[in-house]
Amino acid sequence: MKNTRCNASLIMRKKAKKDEIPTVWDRYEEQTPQCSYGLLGVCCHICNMGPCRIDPFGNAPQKGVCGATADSMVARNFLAHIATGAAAHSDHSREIVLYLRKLCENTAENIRIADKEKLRMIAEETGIDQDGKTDQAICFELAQLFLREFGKQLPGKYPLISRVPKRRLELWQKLNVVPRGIDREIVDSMHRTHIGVDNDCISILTQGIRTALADGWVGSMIATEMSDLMFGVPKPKETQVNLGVLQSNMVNIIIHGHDPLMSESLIRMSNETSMLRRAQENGAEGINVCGMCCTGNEMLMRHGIKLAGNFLQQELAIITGAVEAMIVDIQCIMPSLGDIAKCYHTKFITTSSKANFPGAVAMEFNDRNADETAYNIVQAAVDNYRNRKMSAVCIPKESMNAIVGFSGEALRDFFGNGYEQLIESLKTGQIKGIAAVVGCNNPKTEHDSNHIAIVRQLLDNDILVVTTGCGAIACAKSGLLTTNEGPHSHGTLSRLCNQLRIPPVLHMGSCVDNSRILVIAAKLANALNCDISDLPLAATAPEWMSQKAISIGTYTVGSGIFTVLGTVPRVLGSPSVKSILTQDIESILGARFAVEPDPIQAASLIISHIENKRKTLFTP
Ligand code: SF4
Ligand code: MSK
Repeated sequence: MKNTRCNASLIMRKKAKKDEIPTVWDRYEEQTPQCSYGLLGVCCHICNMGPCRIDPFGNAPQKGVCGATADSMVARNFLAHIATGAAAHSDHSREIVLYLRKLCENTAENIRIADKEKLRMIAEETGIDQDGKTDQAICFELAQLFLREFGKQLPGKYPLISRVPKRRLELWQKLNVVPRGIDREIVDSMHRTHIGVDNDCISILTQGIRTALADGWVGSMIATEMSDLMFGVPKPKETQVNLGVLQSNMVNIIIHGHDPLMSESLIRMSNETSMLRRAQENGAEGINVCGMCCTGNEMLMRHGIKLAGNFLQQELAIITGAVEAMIVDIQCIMPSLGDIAKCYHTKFITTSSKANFPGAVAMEFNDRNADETAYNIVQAAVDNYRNRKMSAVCIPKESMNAIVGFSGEALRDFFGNGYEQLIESLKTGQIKGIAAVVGCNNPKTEHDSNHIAIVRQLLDNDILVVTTGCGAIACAKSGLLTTNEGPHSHGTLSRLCNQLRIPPVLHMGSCVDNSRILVIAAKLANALNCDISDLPLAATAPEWMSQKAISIGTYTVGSGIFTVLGTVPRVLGSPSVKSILTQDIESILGARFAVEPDPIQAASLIISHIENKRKTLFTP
């Protein structure tokens, strides 16, 4: 039964059993043993002569009907994952920029520029002439500039390219992986994965790197910057995380997915006096808006809105019987929510025209109807409180305090404008290095366990941890995002964190906000006059599952950061692709992937990598 280290989740798994509701863990078990051709990446179904498969033991068949080898199939499948992940991030980004443009055209309702300083700073960085122009006019030009990035056809400078350290950029130019337009790279990748186009695994993987770089340094980075500009740059704040944030006497609304646009309106509408009055008339004491997954991370970082859980907890939240509405936007939403919601009184409401689910009520959110839709959604949730069966309610008590909101800008308040104190601490060894522990949950591993085991090992070795996505939520639930002296208080890292009053694990946001980590890495490299690959940095996604995670991992390696994957990517069916990604690529990009399911071993890989980088960088 266990499969989770999170007690709240275990309690709800038991309730699910009692209520006879299958969850992700049950379905995973039904799927096992999973297809070994699929696990190795040696199946291909892209054309209708297939599906084809390659025998991993060297027996026939060794080629698909068209003649494709295991190398082609594995590389092509990997590239398709990168392209899908990059498309998800970048389409999210596009929606935000389009929304911003509408804001400037004054057609969007009730949105404002939350951070004018950031607007001016990005305008300067991107070369927009600000003289005599209103914020709105500058914002419009910025939106136009960023929108052009999606459809740009030829390689060249993109607006935020000056953030890339000189040596890294020169390397990308030499390797011809400087991204062109975001859409162009994704379409190029999809074209190459059509039958009979690119069948050379090196060429396919090179395009994968270029596409992933377009995600990290362009699409995701624009999404982060524009969300900050519209809704505010995150600053440290205290909040609570885990299923125990749901309230037995309040209307509980969960906002789940990745898009901050809708959640901002929903928060505002749930605070309307008329809505609070309506909730009381329905017998509730108030309205409790909570987040889930990365929409949750966005609201947590900017507003301190409580967060009910990470990817594997979305079904469990409904199973508490205490959720009046599960509102979803895009990405990482389990299609099972429709069936589960029917077993309770929960309204399952989808708000994106591109994310439709059986059993969901569609209430589309767009720039023309933002507040009206948000109002209707909150009202539907409030009125649904009357339908709650109190006898079916079981809310676990677990919720943990967490300090969140460490944007790059917030870090300047602690480490100095140029991160001087961070650099000094790295040089003296007070902090040995920095590791990004990010990414999803996956029922293939015990829920949250690998995240926590790796983080604890890294802290014990005085490695500062930055975290995003569902990994950040795992850390929050385990009390790692607090300033309390804990088991790691003996180390030099801990002493520094106590002195600065920051947690040793810094929550930096949602999946797209991994771009914040790139920016920090670039700033450190520039300050130390080296490439990112020379820094004592590493990344790991201990429980990853999504295509976005493949794209993130690839742009992280492409940026020069050693990256350890905790669940096995589907590349092992091609010894060539495996060796390119885990060995050969290091001599080209200065970084490589490693695959290590054991979290203690994974932490060891990171620790020795960081030690080696320290020796080279800091030994006179
Ligand atoms: Fe089979 Fe080739 Fe078609 Fe893939 S592209 S399904 S390997 S025939
Ligand atoms: S939500 S991509 S499960 S981190 Fe960003 Fe979590 Fe992974 Fe989705």
